[in-house]
Amino acid sequence: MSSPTPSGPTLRVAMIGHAFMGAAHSQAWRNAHRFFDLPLTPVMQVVVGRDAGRAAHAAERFGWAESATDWRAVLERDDVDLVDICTPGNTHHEIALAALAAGKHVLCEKPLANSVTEAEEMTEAAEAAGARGVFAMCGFTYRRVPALTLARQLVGEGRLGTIRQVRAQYLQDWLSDPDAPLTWRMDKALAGSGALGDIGAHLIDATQWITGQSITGVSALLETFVTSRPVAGEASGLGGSGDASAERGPVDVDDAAWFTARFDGGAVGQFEATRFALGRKNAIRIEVNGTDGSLAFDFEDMNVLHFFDGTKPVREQGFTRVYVTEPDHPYVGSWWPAGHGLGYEHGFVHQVVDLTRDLAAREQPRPSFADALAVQRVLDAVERSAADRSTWTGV
Ligand code: SOE
Repeated sequence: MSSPTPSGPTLRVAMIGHAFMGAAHSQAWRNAHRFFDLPLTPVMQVVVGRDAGRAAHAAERFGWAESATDWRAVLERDDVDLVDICTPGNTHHEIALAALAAGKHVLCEKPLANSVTEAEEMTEAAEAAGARGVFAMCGFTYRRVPALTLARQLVGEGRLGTIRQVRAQYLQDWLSDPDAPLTWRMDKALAGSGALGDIGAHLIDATQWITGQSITGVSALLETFVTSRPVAGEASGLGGSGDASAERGPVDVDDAAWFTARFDGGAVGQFEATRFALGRKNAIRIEVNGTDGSLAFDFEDMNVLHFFDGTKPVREQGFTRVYVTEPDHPYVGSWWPAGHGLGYEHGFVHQVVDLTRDLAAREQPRPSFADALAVQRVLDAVERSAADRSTWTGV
């Protein structure tokens, strides 16, 4: 049974790509207006995929009115207001520029692009389009996990004092099997980089956003633990299991990245992004230490923010385990009664909520392409630093 046609103003969406991110975005387009009061009701017009059969299945399964295989033709439709780009990074630049030129708002998955040059061109086009009331946003959804939104609020209120240190890890383990098959995320031509751009980008955006400070310099190390993988195999989830005896192809991206960073507000940070932390599934761990307090978060316990108030009398000090499930907390009031918690998918719903409200108000949604370009510049600096062995001191 299709949803009743909305009576009020709508935001008619075309989504390009329908894999993991397509599924998460679809869930958000389908549900945001059912839990939040929105000035525009999203309408899921068309999902685009390279294979007609699979795109049609995605439309039926995820709730899109139609499916198509030609994204360029979809951009020309008068019944599409926004293009949601959920494809690998090598396609973001072409699709976003074409969509903005066609007068469509754009939501583009992270990282914005596969190079600084592409990201600069996308940002320039987005800023020109913004002047015409056509807006673009990049999908760093972890900003919209209530606990991290609360973290930014507490830092902004000065509850941590001056920020001294940032400690950020993104630990996954889906590539720990050396025979997990070669997929697009391990092909530099498609993905741009490996763990660095795929999950390290989230850490860069989230820590800059929480602290309100920008990274100005890095010192880095990249590692590829498994340099070739089966070119065929059952890719289930993100990794899957390949055939150890099958033909193998080269892995030309990083499996893990480490870097230290300086921020323009004086803070110093350390970062790690890896797909080989056996036992860690989606462990985004962020700790911020200030002169008056600290915050700590782990996505694997995502409804909790640990807060240490250093201004309390010493005998009362300790990390408070704030259970971020109350109506007073960001976004939570529109969901379940106290204590029932939220999941990974809710960050995507909150992204749709904020994007839709900003578009209705004709305001620039955040993170903008310029915000995403700042992340791209850090990714590029990390790769340049890691390539410069002269900075490595032997023991
Ligand atoms: C794979 O590492 C991935 O799907 C990322 O691409 C997403 O951005 C992240 O939200 C979950 O993990």
